[in-house]
Amino acid sequence: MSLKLTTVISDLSIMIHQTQVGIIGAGPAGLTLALMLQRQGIDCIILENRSRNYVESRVRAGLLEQNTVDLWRELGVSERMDKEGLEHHGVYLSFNGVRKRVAFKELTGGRCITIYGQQEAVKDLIQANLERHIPILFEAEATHLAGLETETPTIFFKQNGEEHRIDCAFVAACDGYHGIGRKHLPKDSYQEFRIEYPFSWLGILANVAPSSDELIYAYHERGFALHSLRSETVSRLYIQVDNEDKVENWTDEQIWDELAIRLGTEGWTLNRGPIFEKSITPMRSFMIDNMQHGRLFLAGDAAHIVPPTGGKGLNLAVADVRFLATALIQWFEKQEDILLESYSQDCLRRIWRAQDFSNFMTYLFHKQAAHGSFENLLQKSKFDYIGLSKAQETTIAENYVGLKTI
Ligand code: RFL
Ligand code: PHB
Repeated sequence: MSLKLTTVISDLSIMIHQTQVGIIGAGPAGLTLALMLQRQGIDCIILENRSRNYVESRVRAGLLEQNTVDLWRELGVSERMDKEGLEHHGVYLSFNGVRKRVAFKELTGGRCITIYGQQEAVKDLIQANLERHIPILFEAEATHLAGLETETPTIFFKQNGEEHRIDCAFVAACDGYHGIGRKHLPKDSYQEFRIEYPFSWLGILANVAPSSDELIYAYHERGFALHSLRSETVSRLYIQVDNEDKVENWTDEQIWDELAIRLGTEGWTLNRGPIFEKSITPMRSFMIDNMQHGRLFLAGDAAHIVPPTGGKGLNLAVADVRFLATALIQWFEKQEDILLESYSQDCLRRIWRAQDFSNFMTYLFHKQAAHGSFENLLQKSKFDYIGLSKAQETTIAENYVGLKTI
């Protein structure tokens, strides 16, 4: 069956919409999927329970892999990213003040990362969707799904206190970790894997020029720190804190002092400036090993979470969507479901790789055991090994910029 064109019918008690793919979530996954489908003439409607302003100002990721940048270029949504994004060809890794640089170009055949704020990318994606006449319904909350094992699944949603439903051919749940999509998978159709780490990140944005031309990931005996950036005038920095900690417990001066100690190395100083955003993020690894059921397909944070130490979450979401769009296009164009059937398995290879790398980076740079303990000295030995072995340095570089195919 192939429902075409977005139509709205009212039967008094419920508004009925029809489309080909109903997408839940206007994050990077949902917005990118819609653009890929629309390019092939496939109709979709995006539901987003937050306001446009909320999703466009939600501060999150900053590190884009080459594959993500390439796809957004291919979709014609990269004009601002190409102007304002910052290409990085290396990264600094530090252990108690000993800093080394891992150069990507030589180790990855010329691949690099781009620093561009997620909220900027989301703004660009929303604008492109609207310009291409893809309906995004904001403040529209998907409440439940029905008929997933039939050819006409339905998404029920609420907007402005009114009940609506979308009749479609496929449901794409791109609705993040707290969404409803995952809850509609039969419990016995997947295994769930989870690590809740005993630490969190306190992240800040500050109006100050970055103190480094490239990112710095640092282990310190007082805990992890990360120096990142958003532009030539805005720095993004993080420190490891306890899970129970609160932003109110930290004055701006204490945060800067801590960052200066943890990131410090001889001859380097940290620029300080006014902090305009502070928040605490818990660290978790989570995934399920099946991302589909009948006509329902999950993508992005809806199916997996990685701790942000590898900068992988958004990039994985975009990688899932590339598989999903290709599989849906095959179905609509050729009525073949080979790629739809292998969707979860196709995504899982990269998800496992990203889970492993994010976990590796998290354990390498966070304080977990007393300084000088056996566990801590093993951690130091892993760090020293990066400087001793080209193979280890290459492993880090190729995972960090993201494998081209997997
Ligand atoms: P999102 O972005 O969470 O979008 C899901 C959307 O679905 C909506 N939604 C619903 N809409 C309608 N009805 C419902 N019932 C709904 N339930 C939910 C939500 O409002 C939301 O708008 O998921 P998506 O698209 O899968 O994208 C995932 C990324 O956002 C996430 O993985 C990254 O932000 C993770 N991340 C990083 N990823 C990177 O690749 N590189 C990084 O450098 C990086 N740094 C980070 C990060 C995440 C962080 N935090 C705050 C978690 C740094 C941090 C601090
Ligand atoms: C960021 O710039 O927010 C960022 C960069 C790298 C990470 C995590 C977050 O690993």
